[in-house]
Amino acid sequence: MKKNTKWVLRDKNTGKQGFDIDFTANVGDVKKIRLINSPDSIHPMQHPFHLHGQRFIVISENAEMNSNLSWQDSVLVPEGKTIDILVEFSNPGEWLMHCHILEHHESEMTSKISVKS
Ligand SMILES: [Cu+2]
Repeated sequence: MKKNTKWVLRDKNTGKQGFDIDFTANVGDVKKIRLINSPDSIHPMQHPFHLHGQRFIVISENAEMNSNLSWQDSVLVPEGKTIDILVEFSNPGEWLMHCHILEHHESEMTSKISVKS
């Protein structure tokens, strides 16, 4: 339930969550982002990840290469799975990335990327 469950987007390297994560990129960068849907969650479920303002290619799921490459701005991250995406940063600004389930988005499964021109 909302009152006893908190959904978070956490940077594994720093331990920071939500808007405390300091994601930055420059226009022209191409960066790989690894999305890990923790199998240790108390309520494992899939999460539709959405990134505003940029486009990306899903390159692998659980280290298995994706053979059907296409530009997209969302990807479903199944429970316990790891998805690697390759993001092309082409739009400067502050852009949200979040789970597209509103309840999770409103919790802390949200962050932003600052893209500098
Ligand atoms: Cu979610």
